[in-house]
Amino acid sequence: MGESCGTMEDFAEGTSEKPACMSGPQTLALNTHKAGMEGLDAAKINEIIQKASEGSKFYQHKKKCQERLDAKISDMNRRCMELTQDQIDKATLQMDELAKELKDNRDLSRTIAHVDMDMFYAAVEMRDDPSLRDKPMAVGGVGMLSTSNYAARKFGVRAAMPGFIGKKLCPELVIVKPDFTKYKAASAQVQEIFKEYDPNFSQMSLDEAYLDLTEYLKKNYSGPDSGDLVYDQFGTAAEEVVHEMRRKICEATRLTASAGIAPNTRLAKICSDMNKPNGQFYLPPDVETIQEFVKTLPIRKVSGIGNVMEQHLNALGITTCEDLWHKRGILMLLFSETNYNFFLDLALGQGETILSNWTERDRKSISNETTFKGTSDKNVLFDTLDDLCQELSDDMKKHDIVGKLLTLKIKTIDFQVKTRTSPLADYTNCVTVIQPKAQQILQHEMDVCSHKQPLTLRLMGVRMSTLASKAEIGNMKQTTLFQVVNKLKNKKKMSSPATGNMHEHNGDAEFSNIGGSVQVKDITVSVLGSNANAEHAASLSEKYREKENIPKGAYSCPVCNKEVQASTLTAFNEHIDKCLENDSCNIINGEELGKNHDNGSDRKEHNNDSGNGADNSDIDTNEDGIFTFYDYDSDFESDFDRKEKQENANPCTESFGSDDSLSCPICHQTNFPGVEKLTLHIDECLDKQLLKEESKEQDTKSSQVQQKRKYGSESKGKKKLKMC
Ligand code: DCP
Ligand code: MG
Repeated sequence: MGESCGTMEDFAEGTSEKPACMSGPQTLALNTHKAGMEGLDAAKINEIIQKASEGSKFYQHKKKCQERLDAKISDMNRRCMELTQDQIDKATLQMDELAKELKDNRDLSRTIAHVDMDMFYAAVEMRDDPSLRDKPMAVGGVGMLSTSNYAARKFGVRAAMPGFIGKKLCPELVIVKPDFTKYKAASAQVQEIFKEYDPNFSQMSLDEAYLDLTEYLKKNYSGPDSGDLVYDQFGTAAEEVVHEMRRKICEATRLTASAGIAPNTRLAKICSDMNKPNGQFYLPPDVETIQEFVKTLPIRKVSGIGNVMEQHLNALGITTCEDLWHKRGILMLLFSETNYNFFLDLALGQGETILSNWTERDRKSISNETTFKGTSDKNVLFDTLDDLCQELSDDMKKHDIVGKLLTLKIKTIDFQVKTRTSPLADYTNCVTVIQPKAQQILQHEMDVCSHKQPLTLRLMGVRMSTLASKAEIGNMKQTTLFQVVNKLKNKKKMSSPATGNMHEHNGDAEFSNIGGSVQVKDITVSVLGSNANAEHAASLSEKYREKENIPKGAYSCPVCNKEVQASTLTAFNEHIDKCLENDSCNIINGEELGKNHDNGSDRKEHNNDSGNGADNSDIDTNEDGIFTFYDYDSDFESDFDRKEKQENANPCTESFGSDDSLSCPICHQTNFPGVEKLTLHIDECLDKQLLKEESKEQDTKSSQVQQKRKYGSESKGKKKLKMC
């Protein structure tokens, strides 16, 4: 790569290079970066798409999205024009330092394979119905297509396209309804084969997985004496192994798979698309070859760069990964740290090399979603929701993870996407907990809507975030507010038998009929009171976080997927608000930055493309303060990334909420530096309270004795409490 660092001239050149787009919103434009869509007449197809959708709500929505996106891009351009050459040069030097560090630490020792089934759903349907084999066909419905076969792709028909547009592009298109049971069965067969090569393979969705073949190769292909493979042999061996694996897949399922082999996951994923369908591509672990490979790589081929990010980068004259390198200084100045680090990674062909680094451990959320014909039928909506919850629960169990922040995503018939988030009382993957909570959220949404018109949806999704592995949860044992309350309750039982009752309900704890002690009541109201306001609900959640020893701020933001330092849900909501308003953050997420391993490829989890300005988001906390509600625009492509099994860490540059707001529910002292300190304080406070009560009992006795007793009980009390 050249050492050009990007100049104002480059930029000017870039802006004038803005790609020609359809006359309508470019967010509607066909993404031809999909296997089987090479060489299409994109302009013609885009014209058909525009005509087919013009006047529709979908079109209006996309138009608005594009307008907002254009405004953001103009703003970025303006900021760019204000940069001085000196600033750009300095930033370029800083990027060079970062690049040096990355290069020095480059790990080329692993052999990673990314295996992706070809036109998966469509291939299963074609396998089972030979009459479909020679026809352009797609799986999905009139509302949305999940995938299409290669014959249909030649017409521009692809996944995440409304079926009615697919029909306009290809009137003979046969649309088949999806049958997930069949897809799951095929996926299970494929996974059995993966196990032979890497028992710790990372399944990203039904149709794709990463495997680290390094150990398998060492074990099966090393010379008897050397123990190490000669480089050339190693490469050949890797190709042979993957070839064999694909053959086995085909024999077992009668379906074809494609694969990429490279020294890291990002490159392996890109490579798996190179020779689709039924092909593979090997990128050797050699720096020069890698640099050569990324040089001409269109940015859009990279998982993590979608329509919105592409438009931003195109506006800066960036179309290939090499351009990212040339403009690295400008990128550093215009984009967030997470973004420019991502760009640098791409420019250098870097990526994750250890699957376990980003599998369960870094997973931020797990979700699924489904698109259907717009309906307001409550039974249909609730049934669909139940299925989604069941599937989510199954998935979580499969990965042995539990979570405690549930998000419902809905898309209305006029393409407004809204999400509503609610914390669960405890970590769970249990459908009997997830379902009622999701139903409650949906019901709430229906109620809110009912005074206008019935809630009519075309998409629903459920997501669990704030995840932990089941094993981790099992190991967590620490004194918590919850335990403190329990402790007090036990103490009160000891000192005053008729104090109160505690009910366990759905894993949550509720106190009722608590009498006798003002302090106990206070705690009840502060922590769990039935008329709990937002802060109370927040402290409820806080309590459980503490209970599970989850670091404070363990909320996962459903927009940016970052761990949020929020002491209360109100603070958490504020974060989401900011997140939605924050351009770069939204772009990152909308474009699944770093989701090289999120299996979402070109699908987005959230498309906060141009529509997440404050004007468009709607944050609302209900009376329990436990729901976060906002809407944002969706892209033409799938937004929630129903395939998502893996998410990236998008470290938040901001920290939200502070423990300053933590207050003791007993003495109401505030400004604790952290929940741990608060817990300790509450412990002491409870001790003192108990002592006071014990002292009061003694008040009825003689004052002389009382003084003694008070002193005595204080020390005695403390000892007693230590023993509790
Ligand atoms: N899928 C979906 N919605 C999308 C994209 C995909 O439901 N927006 C489903 C249908 C696909 C499957 O996931 O068959 C796998 O997705 P891929 O992106 O791997 O697409 P295909 O396997 O269909 O095609 P390819 O041959 O390009 O891999
Ligand atoms: Mg596939």
